[in-house]
Amino acid sequence: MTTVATKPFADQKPGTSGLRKKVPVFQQPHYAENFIQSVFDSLEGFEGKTLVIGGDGRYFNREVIQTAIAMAAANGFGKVMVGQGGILSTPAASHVIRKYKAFGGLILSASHNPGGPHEDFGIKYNTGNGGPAPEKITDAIFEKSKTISRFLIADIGKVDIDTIGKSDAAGMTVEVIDPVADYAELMETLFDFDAIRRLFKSGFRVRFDAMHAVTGPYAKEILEKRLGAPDHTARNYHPLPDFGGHHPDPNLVHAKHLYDEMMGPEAPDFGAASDGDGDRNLIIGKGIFITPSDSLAMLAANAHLTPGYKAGLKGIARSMPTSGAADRVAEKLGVGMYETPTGWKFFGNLLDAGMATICGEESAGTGSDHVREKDGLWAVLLWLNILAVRSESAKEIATKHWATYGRNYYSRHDYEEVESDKANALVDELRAKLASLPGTTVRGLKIEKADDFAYHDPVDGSVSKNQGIRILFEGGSRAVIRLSGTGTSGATLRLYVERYEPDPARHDLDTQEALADLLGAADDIAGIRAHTGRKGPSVIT
Ligand code: VG1
Ligand code: CO
Repeated sequence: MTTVATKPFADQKPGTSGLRKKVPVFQQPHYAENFIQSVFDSLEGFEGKTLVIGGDGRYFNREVIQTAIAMAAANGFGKVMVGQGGILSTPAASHVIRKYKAFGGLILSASHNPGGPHEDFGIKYNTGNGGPAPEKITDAIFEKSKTISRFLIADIGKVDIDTIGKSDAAGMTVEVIDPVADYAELMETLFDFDAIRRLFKSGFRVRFDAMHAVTGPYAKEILEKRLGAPDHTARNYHPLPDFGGHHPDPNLVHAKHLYDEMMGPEAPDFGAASDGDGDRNLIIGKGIFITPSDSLAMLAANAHLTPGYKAGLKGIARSMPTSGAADRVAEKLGVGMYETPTGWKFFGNLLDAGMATICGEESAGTGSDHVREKDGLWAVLLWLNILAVRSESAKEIATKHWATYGRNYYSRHDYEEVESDKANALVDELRAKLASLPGTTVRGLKIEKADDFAYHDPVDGSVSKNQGIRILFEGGSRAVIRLSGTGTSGATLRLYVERYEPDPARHDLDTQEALADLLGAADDIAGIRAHTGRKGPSVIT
């Protein structure tokens, strides 16, 4: 057991989902150690308890896992549970924490960000409910990181994390577990595997793209082995430290090959993809892209058709920038609807309190109270179960959904790696004029309300301010602007726009065309092009 003297780093403030930095930043001596020690120093009562450790297999994962094990031993944990090879998808880690009643867990991932020696790495702490630490804890971690003067580490040499089984490390038990087994078992309790098996047997074809990230082994085991989908249903299923040089973000830009395939003449019946750490999902039916906001609404409307949700939903929650499509479902079901800030950590209290069953974010995140993270493969299985029960295509389900509820045209425009000063200036200027906007008209659209979203947590009463600027237009259209909290260089400006269309005759418009006036109005109001010097967004989803 060694106590090592250290000096604080000033930049260890966790963002939307943990601490994310470039690998070389994490490779500075003591950088990862300082953060991990700051996490432990923010917690109380873990003596002798269990810590779950796993990651998405990205570059630097194995090194930090060794460090985390040695530090857990020195800090007094009784046991660590580590995914074999250091692998645990984020939802699987959440489940393992819950199932084995661990004190908490460290998830090593920068999620949808690219990986490799010069790309991104991240560390996130999850609490005993399986969910990302709430702001109270992430704020405490940051405070500790600013004054840290020592960290504790045990001299245990290199721990074997590749062989399943238990070993001892300086009095602490290290248990290496199968990363897939517990998760796959959980999925079997939620969904009708027989029905999905029959669907595959009938010739229904799925393409699942794991993007060389963590879901590969999960998809192989669940879709192909347990559900009998043909070999090659899962593609790019080998997790690679650099994700094959790609950006493991399942959207229409980085998974364009999947989109093209699903729109082409040889399209299989259903396409899906997940991200670096397995918590996101992209859903593309044959000939139709389902926006994540719509997917949330459609899953919520149909979840009762599956065993895990047959008792109905207690409520639905969505992040503020996510479209209001799910609100209409909640209204029809007569259940609560909650609007939270961006980031899964804000759903934890609602799920724990039994106020919400299904949650979602426009950024391709959907999940339920089965774990406390969003869950990519879960969303795919829920879709498959619904498709099996309804015997309809994803396109038919979407079309009927819109006919019943109306369609929320929705798009997000990202301006990536903008200089931070310019992005901050834009936001400051916009904030300063919010009060003057209501009542004015831009491009024929009358502004009804404009504010900076603040969330009042109905469970613990905590307040989170400045969570995104909303401009609400007459008739229910809106534009939202916020800065990303997951990037590692410069600032990413996100513009989210939404327009509700009740008329079924106008449900097959091109999304960007349907939103053109709103996009123009948002630019007029916020001066996005002028501030950033960009002609247009880098990513449109
Ligand atoms: C983004 C998304 C947010 C998501 C977060 C983490 O955050 O907008 O909805 O919860 O990423 O997802 P931001 O602050 O960059 O907008 V993941 O899959 O990267 O854990
Ligand atoms: Co992710």
